[in-house]
Amino acid sequence: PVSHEFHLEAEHLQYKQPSILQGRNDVVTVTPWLAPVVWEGSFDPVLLDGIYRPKNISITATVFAVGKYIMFLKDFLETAEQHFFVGFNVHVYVFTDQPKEVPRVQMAAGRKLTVRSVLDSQRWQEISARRMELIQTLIEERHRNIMDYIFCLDVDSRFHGRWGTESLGRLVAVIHPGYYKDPRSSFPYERRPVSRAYVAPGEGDFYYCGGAFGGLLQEVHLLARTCHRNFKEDARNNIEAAWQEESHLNRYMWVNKPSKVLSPEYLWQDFKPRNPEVHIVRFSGVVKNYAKIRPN
Ligand code: UD2
Repeated sequence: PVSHEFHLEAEHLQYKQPSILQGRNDVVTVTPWLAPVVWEGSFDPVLLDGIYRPKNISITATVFAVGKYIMFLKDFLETAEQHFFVGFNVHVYVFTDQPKEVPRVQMAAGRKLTVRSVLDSQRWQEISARRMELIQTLIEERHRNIMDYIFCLDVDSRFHGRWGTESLGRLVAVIHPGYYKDPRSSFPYERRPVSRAYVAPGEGDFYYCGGAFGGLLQEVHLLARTCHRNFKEDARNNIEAAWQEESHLNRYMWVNKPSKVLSPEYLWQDFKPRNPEVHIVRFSGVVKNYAKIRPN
């Protein structure tokens, strides 16, 4: 049985005294709807791991490596082994059209990998967008333990620093590194009112990235089902949102506020110099040559 009670792993766990006066003062660490925004220095990893360890949680991660994107998988898996929920139960699902090419990566005890076959597609937009449907199906097939979490991640990326229990929440979104200083009117949301991903110029909170999101299985199931349904509805009307499922995700996160927001530390881009407020890059998108790796 899973306990929802707050109790620490060891009664005498040593950690720094919390302060309500001092903390990060160069960034905002809570949204106006009172969801934490996770930045380095805003949490205590020892304390958080101590809270979550007795709960015996498991974390599912999904990653898609279709067509030439298989080349990114090795680095993704190897760096995940070093930084992603180290010491916890982790189950990585790799969706690929080339199961035989999945690299063998040594995994620590409690961690496993499952390969699922998917078809390739002529259009990269379809590969990216179809992920929502496959995530929905995956969650439906699995036993839905209320304390289980899932993160859905882009494969053309690698981990550089801790990504752990501080990121857990009911519904978790990551701030896109490219737009967090911009006014919302210039976010690349879908702007055509006929689309189910539409966000009006005066609306929206942050611009979140499609390359990383997560939360409790049942919450992410609802998100994936809704985004997939809206994507299909758009397709019936001959519309494809500006940034495919990322646009639908942004609409969803505006309507259903995330309970935790991860700062751009959780998805930086390698081509961008690190901004001073970003003390650590935990996960980042690698530089890629779109013309060479996409089907067209
Ligand atoms: C952004 C988002 C991405 C998605 C996309 C819009 C970030 C960092 N990235 O990146 O998540 O929302 O916009 O569609 O927020 N894939 C394959 N094979 C392909 C093409 C794609 O496996 O031929 C998979 C792969 O897991 C990849 C993901 O789809 O990581 C997203 O595709 P992308 O990285 O080409 O999208 P990009 O860079 O435009």
